[in-house]
Amino acid sequence: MPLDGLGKVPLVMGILNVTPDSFSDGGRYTRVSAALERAREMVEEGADIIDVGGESTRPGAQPVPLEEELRRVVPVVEAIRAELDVPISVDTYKSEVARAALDAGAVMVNDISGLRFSPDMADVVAEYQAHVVVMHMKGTPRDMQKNPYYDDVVEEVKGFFSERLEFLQSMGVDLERVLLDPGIGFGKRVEDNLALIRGIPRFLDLDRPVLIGPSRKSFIGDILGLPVEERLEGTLAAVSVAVFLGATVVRVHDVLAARRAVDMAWALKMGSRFNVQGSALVGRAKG
Ligand code: HH2
Repeated sequence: MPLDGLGKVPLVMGILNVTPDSFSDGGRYTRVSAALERAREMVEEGADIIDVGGESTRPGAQPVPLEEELRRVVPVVEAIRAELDVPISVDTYKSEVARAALDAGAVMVNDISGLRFSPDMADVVAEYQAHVVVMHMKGTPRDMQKNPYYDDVVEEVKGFFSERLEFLQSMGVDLERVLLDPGIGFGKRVEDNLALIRGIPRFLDLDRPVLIGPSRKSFIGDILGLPVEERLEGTLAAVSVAVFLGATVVRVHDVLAARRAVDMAWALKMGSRFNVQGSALVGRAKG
């Protein structure tokens, strides 16, 4: 399943957390049938990629044992692959889970550790010629929000990306398949998250597509004074600005709304109602 348009038009990655404890959708899609139904819905709403995750990485979250993560993720990837014509990403830092998901039909590995936590993750990505998201995180989910500090967060994250790109190249990963994600909320203060979104043009110097995942996160809650179930508009503002500044993948829970917002932001950025491949963006989303 190719990822058409990667880096050329804005793609919407729909979040499918098959966990009991994710910070906003935990417990809703733990049954395969419920997860598949949610994937169907997101495809209908205009998702270009479905990101399946079996471990919550919210601040303070405890790691999930390998066997449990496999049990959660693999049947869902298989079920989506069997029914839907959509590229599947697996949100994991465990190489065994990545391998099993790729065997089951996923085409992308979304690794919040930037391929640091599993020594052989880069080998797996290279072997399967998978797309891979390299995300920046300070520390681990358990300790990342304990007094994070940066002198210049954009420079630090950019330096991390450069080092990772060199490492991946040395491991035989095709850099054309790598996406960069500054990791909104992963060891970041509110002002760091704002700086990272504003800094998207600087990450584009590295010549790789940029993915941004602000969906319903606490920096939106802090700024607007709103609980997790009331962060849609803040999320839409963040993804719209991110796309206007050059991000080409947004990872969201609310696919329909984000689809409309980013397609509009893209039209404003390009000054045209047509995408670079010449097909109309307007009207692609349902409704
Ligand atoms: N955020 C979360 C999880 N995975 N992957 C990427 N590439 N970028 C992100 O910003 C990102 C991510 C956390 O959000 P969510 O999946 O909604 O929650 P939880 O970790 O509690 O399952």
